[in-house]
Amino acid sequence: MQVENWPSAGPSARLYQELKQLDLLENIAELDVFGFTIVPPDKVGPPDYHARMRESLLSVVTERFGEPAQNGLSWEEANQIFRLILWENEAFEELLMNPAGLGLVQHLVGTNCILSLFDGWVKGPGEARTPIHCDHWDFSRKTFAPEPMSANFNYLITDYSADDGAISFVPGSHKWHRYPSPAEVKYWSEHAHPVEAKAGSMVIWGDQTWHGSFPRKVNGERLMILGTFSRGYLQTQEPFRDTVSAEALSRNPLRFAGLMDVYGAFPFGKDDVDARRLSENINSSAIDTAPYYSLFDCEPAGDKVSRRPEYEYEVFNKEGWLSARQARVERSMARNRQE
Ligand SMILES: O=C(O)CCC(=O)C(=O)O
Repeated sequence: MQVENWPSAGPSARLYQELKQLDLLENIAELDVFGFTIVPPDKVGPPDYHARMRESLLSVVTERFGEPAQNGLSWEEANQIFRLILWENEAFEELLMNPAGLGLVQHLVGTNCILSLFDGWVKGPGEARTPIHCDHWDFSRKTFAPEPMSANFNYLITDYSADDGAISFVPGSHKWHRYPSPAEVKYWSEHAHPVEAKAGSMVIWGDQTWHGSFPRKVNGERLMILGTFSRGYLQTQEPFRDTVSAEALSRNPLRFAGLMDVYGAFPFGKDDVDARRLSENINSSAIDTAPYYSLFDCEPAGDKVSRRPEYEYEVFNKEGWLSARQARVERSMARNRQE
C-alpha cells in the first residue's frame, strides 16, 4: 500500500518510510513476531566504520584495565560490563546515532526515547554467563504493559556463536508479558536460541524479551557495545543529561540533544516547565511537541542546542511564569486559527 504521513499514526509513518529506505522492514517484522532481530554489518556501516568502533572499544578496555594478554586468558571467568563509555571516544556518538540501530530502537520505544545506558561488555573463557532475564525493571508489577518501556542494541565487536559465548534469546517470549520463573531461567539457559552473527552486526530487542548468554568455550574475549534507550519519562540508568558537554551537543544532530534529555520537562520546579526551552522545539521526551527528526539528519546542531540550565526549583518567578503562560495561550490560539 502507499504509506503516507498520516497524522493519526504520529511519527511512526515517517519512521516506517525511513526504515523501508534502509531495507529494515523485515527486522520490524522479526521484532514484532519473535521479540529480537539482527542487523547484518553491511546495513550498520562500511568496513572502516566497524574498524573504528573496534579500535575505540579496545582502547577503552586498554585504558581502564591494561592490554589483554596474548594467551586470551585475561578475562577468564569474567562477564563484565564497563559503564559510561560514551564520552571516551567520539566514534561512540556516531554509533549511538546509527540510523539502523536508532531507527529500530525507536520503532520499539518511540521517536522521543532517551538514552539510558552506553556501556562496553567483555566476556572471557570459562563458565561465566548471563542468566536468562528480561530488562523490564519494574518489579512492582507481575505482568507488563503491551509494549516495551526500554529497548537495547548490542553492537558486536567480535563474532558471535554459541561457543563464542553469544547472547541467546527465547523467541516469542516478549508476548508472555512477564518475568521468567526460576525453573524457566534454568530450562532456557540451555534451550534459548544463540545468536550467530558476524562482528559489526547489531542485535536489537525490547525489554520484554527473555535473553541470556552461553559460556565462552574458546580463549580470547567476546566484546560488545550495549546501548539502552527508554521512554522519556523514566529515570535513566546513567547520567547523560548531566555529563553531556556543550561541544558534544553542538557537533551532533538535533536528535542527539533529545537522546541526552537536556530538553526534558521533568522535574518540575515551582515555575513549572521551562516554556522558553519547550518553544525551541527540540525533542523533549515527556512533553514532546517537537517534529520528527530524520534518521539521516547529520547536520551539527551548532548553537541551536545547549546544556540544561541549573534550575532553582524552589524559587517562584511570578513575572516569568505569567509571560510563559501568555506565550502558551498565544501559541494555542495561533494553532487553533490554523486548524
Ligand atoms: O550478552 C550478554 O551476556 C547479555 C546481554 C544483555 O543482557 C544485555 O545487553 O542486556
